[in-house]
Amino acid sequence: MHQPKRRLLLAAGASLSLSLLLPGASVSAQAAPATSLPNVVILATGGTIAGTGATSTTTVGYTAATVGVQSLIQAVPELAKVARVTGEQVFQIASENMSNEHWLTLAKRVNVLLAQPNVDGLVITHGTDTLEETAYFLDLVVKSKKPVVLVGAMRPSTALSADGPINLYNAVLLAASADAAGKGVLVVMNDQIQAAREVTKTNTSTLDAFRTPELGMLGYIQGSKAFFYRQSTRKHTLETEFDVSSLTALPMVEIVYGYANVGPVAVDAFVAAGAKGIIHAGVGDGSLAAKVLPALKAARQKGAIVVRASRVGQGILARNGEANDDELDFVAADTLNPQKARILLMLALTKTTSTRDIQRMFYTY
Ligand code: DAS
Repeated sequence: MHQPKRRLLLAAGASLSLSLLLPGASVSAQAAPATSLPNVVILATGGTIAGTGATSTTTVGYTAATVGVQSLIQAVPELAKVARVTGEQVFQIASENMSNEHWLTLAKRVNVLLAQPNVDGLVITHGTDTLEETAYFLDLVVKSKKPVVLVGAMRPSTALSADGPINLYNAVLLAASADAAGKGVLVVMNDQIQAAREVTKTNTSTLDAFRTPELGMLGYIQGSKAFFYRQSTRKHTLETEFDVSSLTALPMVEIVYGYANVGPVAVDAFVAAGAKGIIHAGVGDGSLAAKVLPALKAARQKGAIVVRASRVGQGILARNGEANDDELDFVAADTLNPQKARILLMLALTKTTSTRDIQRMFYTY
């Protein structure tokens, strides 16, 4: 099926899917022949992969989260060759609107499905803006070795050479692969397999936006096969101490950004608003400006946990490097970027307020 029909199908399907699908509704791809193909459930949350634009050349300024999971599945009949696919529309949002509550709902649904013997793997279609965050959150709370693969698209479904269909095919293929089991939550974009902990969006619009600079991606999808060359050394999924099954909320943790001329206002405001944790996305190796340090000390004295991270993006944030963390009773983020350090600190705070214990977690996950 070549692209124009595929786009028309998606466009036609958009109105159909919106009326047909209520959260939790299940739909199936074309009935796959009764074979031993793995059962893969696609949980759709929205994003550009479900987006539509006014023309085939609209690759910015389109509307995300308009195409339902049924249309996404129907637009890729090849899915039936690699798995027996069913779909659920969990949310229909642009991922800049993803929230802690969305994450808890999604994680609970993921764990319920993975506990079912007739589910072999999951694909989660997602907006690209916070895809790396949802992936890492799930990496820490999924309680199964079965593959969980997040996928998005950099171009809307109606665009020339839309990347969503091939990305979705690759994601289902990976979720159906035995090799993907036990490797933690994975991200597939642009024929590349990335680890949830380290992958990050590095470009606002190009197809190769998702990368793992320095530490490297895990492998490739090529010729309808998954090829792994490495795996993460950090604990994940079944190996973690986090359990969200009984949680209805996550502790408030916010991020303050470091830059020339920065002052204490943001730190003070977050603490006044009740933040239980502050991630300081500092310049360089997490340096603390003299004008901000007193506010962070005050935050710590009021019981907030302070984690020193870096805005730089790569490298180890060294404990007791640019600040005396032992003396300040702060935590060092290791190699987690600020947005992922926030996720780990939120989950850590569901278990402990001991900075010693929380630092151990940052060296473990
Ligand atoms: N707004 C973006 C999002 O939903 C669109 C995308 O890139 O998926 O994350």
